[in-house]
Amino acid sequence: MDFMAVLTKIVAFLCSFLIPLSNGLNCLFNGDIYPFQSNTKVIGLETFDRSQGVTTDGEYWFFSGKGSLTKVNIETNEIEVKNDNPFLGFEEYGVDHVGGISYYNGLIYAGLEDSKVWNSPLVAVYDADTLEYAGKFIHLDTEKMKRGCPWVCCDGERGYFYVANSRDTVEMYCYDIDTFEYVKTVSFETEVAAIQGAEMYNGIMYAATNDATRAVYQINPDTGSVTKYFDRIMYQPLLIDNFGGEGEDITVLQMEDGTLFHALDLGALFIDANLRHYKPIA
Ligand SMILES: [Ca+2]
Repeated sequence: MDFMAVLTKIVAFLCSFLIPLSNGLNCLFNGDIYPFQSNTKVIGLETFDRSQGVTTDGEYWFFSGKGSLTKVNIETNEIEVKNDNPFLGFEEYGVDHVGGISYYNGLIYAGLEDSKVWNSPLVAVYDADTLEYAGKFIHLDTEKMKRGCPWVCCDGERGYFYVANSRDTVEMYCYDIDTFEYVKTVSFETEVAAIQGAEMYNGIMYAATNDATRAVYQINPDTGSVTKYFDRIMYQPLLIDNFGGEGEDITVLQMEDGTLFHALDLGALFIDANLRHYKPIA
């Protein structure tokens, strides 16, 4: 039995005790939220690989962890492809963190950063078939992106992708989706705290945050108008940052059960990742 197999068994054993506690805590924090219809949950080591981003091409969920990309069949929930070193070829930039991801035209756009150094905010693209680096990236302007690149959102309709800072976010930066040239800055009407990822639907950006209620916001990329769409939890963090889990990225796909928005979060004890499936607000 190899090391990973042993480790997996140990973690599974520990999780068998911790999961009831985690589920209980998660329920406590869920409170009076906008109800999700169902939840695709993983526990233990798989949590690491679903701790940052999510996107879809319609057939697969793509997840990012801090150091991985994973492609999961939506029908079977089987992992079909995994890239355990998305930083290969980027050594000179010291990047060690994958953030939110977004699918466009056969490619996964990923935000990369050199955590806590903040010299190298990158957007790199990966082949959606193989999850290998697809040979195109941009080193974003550190005057704009001051703390890495926490997420990226593709807007195929307008031909742009968007990025923004994770703190004091009052604007986002718009780049050509094919040439990666800077196009413009979109100023928000109000600040949006702690955006973790976003995806487009019908010309509107749906941005998932790690704010006090892990809310999802609608942002109009033409006007910068911001509207809260729904809360994911009702707990207000007071003393401990991220106590009660962490809100992560979002993606959009119309499912047969009527759900449309699929938002990722980490559970209260950080031993489970939840992809919760939401219907649009009627
Ligand atoms: Ca996303």
